[in-house]
Amino acid sequence: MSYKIGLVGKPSVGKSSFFNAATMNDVPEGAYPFTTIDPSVGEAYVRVECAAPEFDETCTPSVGYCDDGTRFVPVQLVDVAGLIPGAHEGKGLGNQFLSDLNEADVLVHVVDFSGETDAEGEATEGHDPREDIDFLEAELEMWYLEILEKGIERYHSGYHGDEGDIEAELATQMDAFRTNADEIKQVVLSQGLDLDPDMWTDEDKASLAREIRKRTKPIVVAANKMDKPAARENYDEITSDPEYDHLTVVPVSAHAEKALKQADEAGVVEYRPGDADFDLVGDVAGTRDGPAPSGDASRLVNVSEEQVEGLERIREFTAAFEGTGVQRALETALFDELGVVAVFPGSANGSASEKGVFRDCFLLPDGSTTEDFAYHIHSDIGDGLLHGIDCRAERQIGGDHELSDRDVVELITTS
Ligand SMILES: Nc1nc2c(ncn2[C@@H]2O[C@H](COP(=O)(O)OP(=O)(O)OP(=O)(O)O)[C@@H](O)[C@H]2O)c(=O)[nH]1
Ligand SMILES: [Mg+2]
Repeated sequence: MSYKIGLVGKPSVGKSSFFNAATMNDVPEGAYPFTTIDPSVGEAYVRVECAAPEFDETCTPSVGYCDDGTRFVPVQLVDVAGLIPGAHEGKGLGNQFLSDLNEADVLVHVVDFSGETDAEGEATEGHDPREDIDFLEAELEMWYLEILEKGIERYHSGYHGDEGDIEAELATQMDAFRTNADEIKQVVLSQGLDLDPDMWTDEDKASLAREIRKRTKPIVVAANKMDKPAARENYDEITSDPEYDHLTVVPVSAHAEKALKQADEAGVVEYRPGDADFDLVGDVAGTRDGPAPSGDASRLVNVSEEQVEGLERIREFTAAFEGTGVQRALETALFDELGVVAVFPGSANGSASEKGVFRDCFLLPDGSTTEDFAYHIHSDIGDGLLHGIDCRAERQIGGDHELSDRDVVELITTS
């Protein structure tokens, strides 16, 4: 039941490269459109500052891992086929693509900020990434609009005997988007509309579709290929364009992330994903030649001058943009756009011996309460919940208390 983040965008923008960099998978990447046809799902991680050190505890994560005080909590990442204009009418891999997307809680829109691929993913120069940003939003909205219109049709057909509430009908039709009648009603009213589809103009319907899309499929833009100079120019221009103020744009180099992870695995550098810097630990050619110093059992990996140069270029990038952006894009999507909170089950009396302390770090939806947390762990715990204890403040919290990010909570139950 982990969160699912979907990578979307036109062909050749680097979705698979981002996916491989984040998950260390090896799905095909290619400088030609539709390299990917079938979606891949892999395990990526979001970082959460571990709470164990604050309680003088050590942690043994049940899932993911902890690296020097930073928890890497698993999420699912989905790499799908490229989307081209007209997908909602079935163009390209249109409909299949859209249903793959339905599974995702939030989207990372990978955009080629270098402008070196056209709308269909073919090589070009000087393509404006703004077109890509606009087209994805438009395409998703048209898809939503079609479904909304089907809901209105059903409502009119009186299929369910007497005409029910329009919000209930639309919620049924849009069930796959994980929305509900309450939310639909809120959206309708927030647009200043009546709960009567006969009063809605085409424009009203479009704005409803847009609003429901925003709520059910929030998007973060990953400005990819930022290692290219043309991408940086576009990035500066677009992030200072007031028309795009509504977007969160994270500068990314999927290539840099992958190179650093590979170098880390090879023992050339020490790199913790998401960090703005890394250490060169391999043996730079010539400098430490000969047998390893006595007492040092580990043999250093040889690193060529060329590799060092490449790594130093990456270092310039990660210093300028505070990392490669891959981790940041995922975390912005989950924590900022979806408002997910990370919660640690704790023990108020701090008994280090108690098994299970700081094993888990749960990701819960925005607005979750102590009771939601209890039910998330197990229905029996939810049913038997008396109250919670905020382990940091050492005070009791009620079942309806709204939890904050990185709360450490002990659940007190009847059993
Ligand atoms: N310079 C640079 N090139 C990149 C980066 N990420 C991806 N690329 C290149 O962009 C091209 C397309 O990459 P893919 O990952 O296959 O793109 P995709 O979006 O999955 O493409 P489809 O599966 O066809 O939709 C490849 O030649 C990659 O090497 C990056 O961060 N920097
Ligand atoms: Mg691909």
